Formats: sequence, structure tokens, C-alpha cells
Amino acid sequence: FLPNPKRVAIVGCPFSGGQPRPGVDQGPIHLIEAGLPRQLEELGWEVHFDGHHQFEDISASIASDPPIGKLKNPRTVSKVCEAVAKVVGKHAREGVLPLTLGGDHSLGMGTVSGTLEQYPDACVVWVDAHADINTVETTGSGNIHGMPVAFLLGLGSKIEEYAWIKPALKANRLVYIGLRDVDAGEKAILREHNIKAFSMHEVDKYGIGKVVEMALDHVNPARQLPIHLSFDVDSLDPTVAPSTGTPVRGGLTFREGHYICEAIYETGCLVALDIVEVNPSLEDAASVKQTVAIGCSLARSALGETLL
Ligand code: Z70
Ligand code: MN
Ligand code: MN
Ligand code: MN
Repeated sequence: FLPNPKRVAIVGCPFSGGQPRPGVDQGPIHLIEAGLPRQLEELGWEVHFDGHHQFEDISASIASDPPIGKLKNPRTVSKVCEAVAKVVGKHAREGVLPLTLGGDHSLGMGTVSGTLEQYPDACVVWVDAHADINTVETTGSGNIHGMPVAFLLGLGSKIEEYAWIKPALKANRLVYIGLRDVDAGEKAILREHNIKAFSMHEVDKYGIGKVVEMALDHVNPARQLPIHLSFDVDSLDPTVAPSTGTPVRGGLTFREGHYICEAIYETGCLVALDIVEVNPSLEDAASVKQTVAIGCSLARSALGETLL
């Protein structure tokens, strides 16, 4: 599925409305300024990037966007994600691999929707400390970045503002790696729908090589289905990627995170990539630099950078 010639379109999404901490909207700007486009060119990719996505006035939208039930900024998040789905879908249709830079992980609703439009049988590898699978009923925080997977699966009661999302993702085409902060309601959903998840417990037990192999065996046994990799940098240990909104100790090492990306590239099945939740306003300058650099190197690994 890898485009030939290798063409990637960077979709910069300066958006933070899916969670409460300002600054994550600056993530894509920092990733670009750190030189990501040129780094990908040096890997042999033709890189398309014509500026960050310009959403309609987000602050104005949020100012007139009262909660729906518990959901915060619901109309704004929906509008932004619908726009992202269109852009990602268009790139995928044109045979260009979309690399979405977040922004918070609510964007995953848009990116995965865009991918599934072009590749209905794609599987999703969701690398995260969190399961992001709360429904309208189970969410405690009302932060929509904790909910995108539920919308993609069509779980929970329907709200009109999200009717554009086709519940196109099947539970058996989804797999998680890195989980360690999963709400009780989310655990019940994972169990009820038999969703495969490799938490940090399994990473410790089997090692990352075996975990990625088992994860792919589950969603993509013959390694012939397209893969959407949605990588939340909070899957990494906070010592590795400190500048993120909800760091959780006990995460993936630098190498484990990169290994996941390298192994997925090696399948030749990658069709879309998200790097989300880099927040350059959190922690000190050295931490920001380190987290931004890791966002870039994860993207390079997923797009074919090798150690030798
Ligand atoms: C919690 C919630 C979450 C990211 C936090 C946390 C979700 N389960 N996701 N940080 N990236 O609010 O639903
Ligand atoms: Mn800045
Ligand atoms: Mn997430
Ligand atoms: Mn997370």
C-alpha cells in the first residue's frame, strides 16, 4: 500500500478543543519548525505541506459551544474532525499518505474516518496510555479526546452533531498498545466488545517485538490489510516524552515506541499516520525540545528510517 513514488502529505492540525490544557495546538507548529518536512525528504519522500490546516475561527466557535450532556466543545470538535476527515480522505484517495500532526487525540475521529473512507478494510493500531473509548454515557471528564474510538465504533447513544461519523471501524480491526490508564467504564467496553489490547503489562511480559507481532496477527493476520497508525506520544514514558497533557508513569521506552513504528513500516501496509498530543507549553525548554524531537523521529521511523 505504500505509495510509489513515496508521497506524504502533512496535515498540521493546531487544535486543542478536545481537552482542557492550552498549548497542544502548538504541537504541529513545533514539529514542522523542528524540520520534519526536510527530514522526510531526506528519507526519499516527496513531502506535501502547504501550511497548517486553517480551521474556521476556533475560539469564536468554542465561545458559543455549550456542553451537550457532559461533552465539552462538542460542536467545535465535531466540525474540526469532519474537516480533517475530508482532507485525510482526499490525500488517501490521491495515493498520498496522510501524516496528521496534532493537536489533541480527538482528531483521531477525523483521521480514521478519512482513512476508512478510502480503505474500508483498514485496521487501526492505537498506541496510547489511554483507551480513548469513553462513550457519551461513560465519560467522566467530558473531554472528547478521551472518546474518539467510541465514536468510530458507533458505541454509546447518538448525538446529532456527530451524525457525519460513519461507525466504520469494526472492533476486531482495532488493537491497542501501551495502555495503562483506562477508566472502569472503558475496561467494561473493551471486555464487552472483545477488543484486543496490549497494556504495559503485556509489553513487560512478552517484550515489544512479540507484542507488535501479536497485535498485527490479531488485526492483520496475513499482513495484507491497510494499517492506520494513531500514535499518542503519552504512550511513551514521561521521562521520554514529558511535554504532553496527561503523562502517565510506566510507559514505553524510547526504543519501544520507535520499534512499533519501524515494525509497522516493515509490513508495507501503512496508509496513514497520526502523531498527537505533543504540548510545547508544558515542562521546561529541554523537555519540549526532547518531546518535539521524538515526535519527528517517530514519524521518520514509521516512514522507513532504519538504524542501519
Ligand atoms: C480519560 C478521559 C485521555 C489522553 C487523557 C483520559 C483520556 N480516560 N486521553 N489524555 N490523551 O478523560 O476520558
Ligand atoms: Mn511556541
Ligand atoms: Mn490518546
Ligand atoms: Mn493518551
